[in-house]
Amino acid sequence: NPVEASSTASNPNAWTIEILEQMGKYYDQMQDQWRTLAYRKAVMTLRKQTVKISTAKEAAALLFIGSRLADKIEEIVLTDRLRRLDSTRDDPTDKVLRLFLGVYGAGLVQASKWIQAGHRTLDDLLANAKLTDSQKVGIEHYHDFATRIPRTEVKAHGDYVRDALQRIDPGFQATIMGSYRRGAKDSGDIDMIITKPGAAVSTLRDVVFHTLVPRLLKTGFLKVKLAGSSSKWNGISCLPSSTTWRRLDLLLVPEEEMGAALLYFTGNDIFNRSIRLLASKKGMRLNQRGLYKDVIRGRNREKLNEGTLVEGRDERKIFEILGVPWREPTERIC
Ligand code: DCP
Ligand code: MG
Ligand code: MN
Repeated sequence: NPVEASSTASNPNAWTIEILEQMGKYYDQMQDQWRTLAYRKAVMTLRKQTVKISTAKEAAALLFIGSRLADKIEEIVLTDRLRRLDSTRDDPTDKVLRLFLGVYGAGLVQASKWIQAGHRTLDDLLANAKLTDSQKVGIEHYHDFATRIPRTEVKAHGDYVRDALQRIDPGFQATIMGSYRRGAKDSGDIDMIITKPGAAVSTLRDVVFHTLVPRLLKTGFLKVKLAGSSSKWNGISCLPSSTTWRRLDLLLVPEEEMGAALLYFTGNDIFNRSIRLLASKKGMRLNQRGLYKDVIRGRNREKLNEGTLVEGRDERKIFEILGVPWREPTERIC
């Protein structure tokens, strides 16, 4: 029974999974995407096992578990712990690095520079470091951004945006995407797609960037913009009833790209990677605008032309053309 096997409590590998998840979380905080992915895949595999995996040899025989991860699994079973994980807890520089990497928009280069300059705490950064406006927000609301958003609150932010938008133009649609669309009980941020059937991108931009956003900044629902482009607005929102600042991502999508955008913005990121890889193996290319065919690729799978658009409008059709059975958003958790 896969449902039973996936619940950690009843899994004979529960403790191993617990430790591997902590190790994965560490690599996630360190922005080591490659190792984070490896640990997530290994945990996913272990969740499916119905017997206890005790030796490196048993572990290495499983999908997505390489020899180094297999050794770690054996170490956990033999000693009940993982030295690599323990060492991360003892190292003070490591702790500060992870703290600084948690600041919105800060990468390894920035975080290392702060450490190099002698900074050790967030207060220290606020008082003594030269910060961008976004970094300041990221630090002042560090705790807010580290807190998961309950599903009901995600919905409330979505409703607020949609109400305001449809008061400007009832033809507009606003849909909550990301982990919320996958059915998650809480989310890291609020992701939304904004569209209007039949409208040009220029109309979407006009309404969202020149009317909606300024209006919501005025009501105090939107706090600041952190980043953006011609089709994106990334910033902060806060419910009137709350003082907790949340990360909000708006994506403007014309009708003819809705299918591809839904697929992309639903994720999860691993699902996206695997379906894109599958497209590329079939001589196609999938991105957040559409599915393209007749893509010519070089030796290292790098694309040599753009290809021609096959489908962008309809999410289900993209699955069909790729020969992938339809998966509900809630089933796109890899
Ligand atoms: N996405 C992606 N690759 C990335 C980042 C994002 O494919 N590197 C896609 C898939 C994600 C979606 O965009 O599901 C939204 O991105 P988020 O970072 O908001 O991730 P989630 O909404 O999935 O999770 P969270 O609850 O942490 O926000
Ligand atoms: Mg999200
Ligand atoms: Mn997001």
